[in-house]
Amino acid sequence: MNLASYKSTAEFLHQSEIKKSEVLRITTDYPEMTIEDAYKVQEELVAIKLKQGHQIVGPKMGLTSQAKMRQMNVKEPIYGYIFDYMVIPEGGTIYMNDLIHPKVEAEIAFILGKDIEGTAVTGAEVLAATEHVVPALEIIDSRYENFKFTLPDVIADNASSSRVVLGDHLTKPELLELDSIGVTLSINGEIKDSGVSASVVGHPANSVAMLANMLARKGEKLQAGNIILTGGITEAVMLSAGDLVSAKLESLGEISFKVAK
Ligand code: OOG
Ligand code: MG
Repeated sequence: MNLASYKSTAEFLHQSEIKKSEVLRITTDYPEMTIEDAYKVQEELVAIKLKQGHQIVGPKMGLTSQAKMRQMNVKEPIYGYIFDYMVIPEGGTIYMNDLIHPKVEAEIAFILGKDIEGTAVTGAEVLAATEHVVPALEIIDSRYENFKFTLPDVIADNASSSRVVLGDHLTKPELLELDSIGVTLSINGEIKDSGVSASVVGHPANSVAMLANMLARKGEKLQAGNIILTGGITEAVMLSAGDLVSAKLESLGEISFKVAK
């Protein structure tokens, strides 16, 4: 792939999100697309959103737990970016008409108090730079047909980022054993999946460390104020209009949102 194809592919994925209509996987036309190519497409997609006036809330990690890797048949963590227009207040509503085929997953988000930079960042360094942790429900909405993709496809598509509900109850990370948080994800009062936070690369702080190390390769760092999703602890569950979605994260609290037409 070359710069022109990075740009045209980013525009194609951007239009899919705007038009809310699923598209063929990029690897159908570009079977040779590498992970490096895919991140170049993602960079162009991020540039389109920034040019439109949207602001980055923070980078996010994806495919960090066995539950997610197994479900999506993909074997490596990836990153993408969350923008301000994606954030829904706790208890708020998402609209099926705005989206393609959304799914929800329960996560822990880190709010940084300090920048994190380097190629060998550790989980301990991440915890020292973290101001607060909050529960999060991420709504992912792959732009691809039937929510099916290869690793380069999903990277190009900004890691399926679509919406996120962040809890408003902030907790200091030092008050918790952040690798032993039990999590349940429920829809209309019925538990759909459960898990424990250690399933995110051993400890969710390790996920942020991996992110810092991946970003360092392209000369970027994590910034104070970034809100960082560490990756789904539970499997992602399909949403339908009328759903009331809630997650309970031990010691961190409960969050919810509604799904309307
Ligand atoms: C890719 C996004 C993965 C996570 O938390 O694992 C992700 C996908 O599954 O569509 O956000
Ligand atoms: Mg996620």
